[in-house]
Amino acid sequence: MKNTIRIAVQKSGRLSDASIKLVRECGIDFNKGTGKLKSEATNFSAELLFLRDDDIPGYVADGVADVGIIGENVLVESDQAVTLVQRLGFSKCRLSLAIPKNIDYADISHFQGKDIATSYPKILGNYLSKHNITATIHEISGSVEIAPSIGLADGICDIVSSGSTLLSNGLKEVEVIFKSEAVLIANEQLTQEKQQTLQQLLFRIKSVQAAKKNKYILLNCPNAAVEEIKEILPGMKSPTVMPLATEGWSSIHSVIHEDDFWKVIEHLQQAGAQGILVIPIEKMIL
Ligand code: PRT
Ligand code: ZN
Repeated sequence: MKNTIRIAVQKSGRLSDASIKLVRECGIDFNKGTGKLKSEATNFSAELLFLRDDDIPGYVADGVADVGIIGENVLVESDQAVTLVQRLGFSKCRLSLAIPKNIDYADISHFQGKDIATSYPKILGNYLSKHNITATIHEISGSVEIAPSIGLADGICDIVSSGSTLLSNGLKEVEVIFKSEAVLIANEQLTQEKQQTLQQLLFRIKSVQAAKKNKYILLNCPNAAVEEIKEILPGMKSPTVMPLATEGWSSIHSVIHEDDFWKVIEHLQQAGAQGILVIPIEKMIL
């Protein structure tokens, strides 16, 4: 079908579970048998391709896949001409410079003339030249963190998440050079039919993301507190206020953003809210 989009996701690794979960949360069903490279969605114009993450930007640029989900670090390092359609908010990590923990560090000039091991030579090279640092970059594809201890490099530039890998290799993080999260990318020349399917997918992704960031809240309060509580809880349009069977009391329903959550709850209690219930939202149509 002309409007079927091929969605490339990582076959197995840190991105695969969350990528597949997102596609499923968008209501797109498919069978992912182990070892399968391809799977057709049963209820959406899409086909899933299961690939190594490093190959995804190239496949999307070439049009083998129409869209893909990858880490922004891989996208930027690949330097492929694709469109970044949407940030997805999972697999957050950073690309950092690290050195042995017993070495003093003042600032980036520390790396002048040094040897740095990394799997991200392009991102690192750009960062160093932006800061007028000349260093020798050793490109290695794995176990970058052992490079200083085997004498291969003075420092490393690698992905950090919790920091425990650096710690257990006697390294300390000294500069964050890039912040990454999973992103949805697309081919730059999608046909109009495929573009429409991508927009449908994007609409669903945004609804899933909005739902995750918001909670449905219900509470009871004396009628005298309704005005103050309406101010605290703006809701999507405005809160729903309904009378309770008990005289002089109301029930208020609204939606709150997770970032404001605890602050809002405290204000609500101070304003006289009781029996507060907070419920996850499955989808939120904006
Ligand atoms: O086989 P394939 O090529 O598809 O996968 P891969 O092994 O190249 O990638 P994978 O699955 O390890 O990671 C995929 C993506 O997940 C990366 O490109 C990042 O965008 C993102 N991500 C998030 C991470 C991490 N967190 C992470 N912690 N990628 C790698 N790490 C590694 C890092 O390289 C280091 O070895 O974990 C270690 C550090 O973790 P902490 O928690 O000890 O700091
Ligand atoms: Zn990879």
